[in-house]
Amino acid sequence: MKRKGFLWMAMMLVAVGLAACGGKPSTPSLPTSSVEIASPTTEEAFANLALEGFKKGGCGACHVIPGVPGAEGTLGPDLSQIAEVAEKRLKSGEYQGRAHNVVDYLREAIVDPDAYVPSDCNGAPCQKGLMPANLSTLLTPAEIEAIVQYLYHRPEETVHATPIETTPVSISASLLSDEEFSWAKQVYFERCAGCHGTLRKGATGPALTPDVTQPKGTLALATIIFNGTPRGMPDWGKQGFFTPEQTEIMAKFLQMEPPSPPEMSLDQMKQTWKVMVPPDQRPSQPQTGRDWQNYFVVTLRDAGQVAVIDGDTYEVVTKIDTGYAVHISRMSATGRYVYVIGRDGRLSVIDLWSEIPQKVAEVQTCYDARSVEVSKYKGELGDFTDRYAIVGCYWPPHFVILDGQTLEPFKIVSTRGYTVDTEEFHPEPRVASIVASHFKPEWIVNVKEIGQIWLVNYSDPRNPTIKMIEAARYLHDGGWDATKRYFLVAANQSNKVAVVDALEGKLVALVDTPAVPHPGRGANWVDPQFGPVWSTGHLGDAAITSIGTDPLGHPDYAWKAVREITLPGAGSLFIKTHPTSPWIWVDMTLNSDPQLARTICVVAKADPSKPYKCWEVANYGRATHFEYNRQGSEVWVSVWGTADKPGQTGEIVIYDDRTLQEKARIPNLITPTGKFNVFNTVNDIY
Ligand code: DHE
Repeated sequence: MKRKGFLWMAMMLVAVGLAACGGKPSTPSLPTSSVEIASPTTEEAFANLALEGFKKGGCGACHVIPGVPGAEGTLGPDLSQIAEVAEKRLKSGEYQGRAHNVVDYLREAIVDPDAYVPSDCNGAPCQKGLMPANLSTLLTPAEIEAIVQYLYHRPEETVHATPIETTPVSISASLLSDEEFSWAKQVYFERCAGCHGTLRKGATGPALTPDVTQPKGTLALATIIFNGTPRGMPDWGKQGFFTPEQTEIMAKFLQMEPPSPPEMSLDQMKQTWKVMVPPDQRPSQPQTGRDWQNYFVVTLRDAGQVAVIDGDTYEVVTKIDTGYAVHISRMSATGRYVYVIGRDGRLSVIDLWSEIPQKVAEVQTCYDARSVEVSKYKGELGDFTDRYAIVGCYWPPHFVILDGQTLEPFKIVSTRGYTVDTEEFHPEPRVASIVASHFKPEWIVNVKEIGQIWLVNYSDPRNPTIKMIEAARYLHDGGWDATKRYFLVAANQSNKVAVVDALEGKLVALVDTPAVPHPGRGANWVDPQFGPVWSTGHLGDAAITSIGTDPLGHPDYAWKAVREITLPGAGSLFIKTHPTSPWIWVDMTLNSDPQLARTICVVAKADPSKPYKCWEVANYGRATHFEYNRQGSEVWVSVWGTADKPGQTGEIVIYDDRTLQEKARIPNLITPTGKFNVFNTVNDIY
């Protein structure tokens, strides 16, 4: 495609626009420039007008735009070769909009972005509604035409525009009222800090410090917050959590310096500590006739509760108040106690041996937490079963060791330190997953932002020894291989899985994977070609990756990504199987397409080249997280609904694992997410 000079074309366009006003439009259905266009007189001025328009529209937040400082976004298509791409699309018949030539195509993309939504945005489907719909009113006609021309010309042909000033302008707190600021602060903490960090330095989601957010601007930020992205950012506006006004408040808040939250001392923790039933008043054997080892402890996220559900009868045995937006539950080594951690750092311990399971102690160990684990080791070095618990906190960045029976906290260890790669101080290295070793009295503590895996020896827990293993940023969730000797953890923003040998106490591999691995605890199975593997889904890619885990029997495949299975979409959070199952189950919970978000797939272990079957589990909500019953014959899937929509709050769907037929539904649960079967959690079966 041969194109003429930038200014020449721009002048032509203005003329076309003028002609259009005279009743002879070149593209009748698409608005072109109007008489108001004050055409700049030099190429540099015209290019600067385009750059000004890009900045005003926040275009660089989502696109790579050559010659535009900081325009490195990857949510939308790369615009470096957009004219060539548009020409191909127009010729191929793929294009479904109203434009007849490249210039009109580019203009339409700005003034009526949903007229045609391309199928490929950097490897993921482009998303309707993500490109702001109000650019035609926000930008002047002259700016729009300047942008169109800028994109139409190859970057090297564009003029030498003066770079736009990118020094962050100071966004003062006066942009928000006190009430708006407190709302945004609280909501950021509750909904956003998990992925982006309390100090907004980024982790599962990108950094949101003012140097990053201010150049993007309020419009681009608000659009992303409202619509979400195909790579896992929730569509808070579309889901009804934020109104457009609240979205704008949040977008402004993100351009301000993040407020620093308070620390928490042992004394403050102890003030929250309550023992409802002291250990000597608890039963010495199970008081229930039910198979308590087949209980499912189910997170009712927005109710701040867990439900204990009988895995044999599907009856909700009880619901217990716990912390806010409960994250996970883990069982003690004997399975008798369940430890439930809320996002607010509140830890509850439930005794399953009571006739009706009940909370026997609670304590708050931080303001923001995601993980809890117990001491599991029993062997030559002692019997630590049901002795200690450990809570991993997001804020303050520390972990806390507690008495396993009473929850009395007694040791705090800060995780602040230096990053694995650049050895820079990080003020907020949060504790992600924690697992208990089966070989030693040790916890494997994954410190997210500094990319280190800490082996914390709890044989003398007031004076713990810690071995710091270098891995990669940002460590998140993971699980054991089938032998429980190797722990595999996602370093999700490095697109890697780190493998630690818990017996030797060392890193054995950093395995490259597709974008943002998110395994939950992963899935162990035997691949017909590669032998024993551990699999993970991905938030950022429509794929399941399997990593060889058998260095003795299959050394050529060990610690390598040996198989990739393509899924219908990205946004996967959890994957699960059982040693006796013919299937691997996977979700796409955070896909921004509502149908895919409630679709699950199964892959046949006998033919893992592609999914065997995918289906929607409900006509609302998101499908998330799988758990097997004790026998391994059923799979339970959560439908994560909306707490205040009666009939659509959520439910659990139970499938026969052999036939894939639906067996039952447990309806009207408030936003069920994680489900933890006692037997499987104690024995790390996944
Ligand atoms: Fe989770 C596990 C952190 C969002 C449900 N989640 C974990 C673990 C971590 C973590 C570190 C591993 C704990 C362990 O094994 O010790 N989760 C985070 C986040 O930081 C993140 C991305 C954002 C946030 O704000 O919390 C996040 N998680 C979610 C959700 O949105 C989910 C789906 C519902 C919810 O609770 O809000 C969710 N996360 C879960 C579940 C597990 C989990 C069910 C346990 C999986 C398992 O099978 O063990």
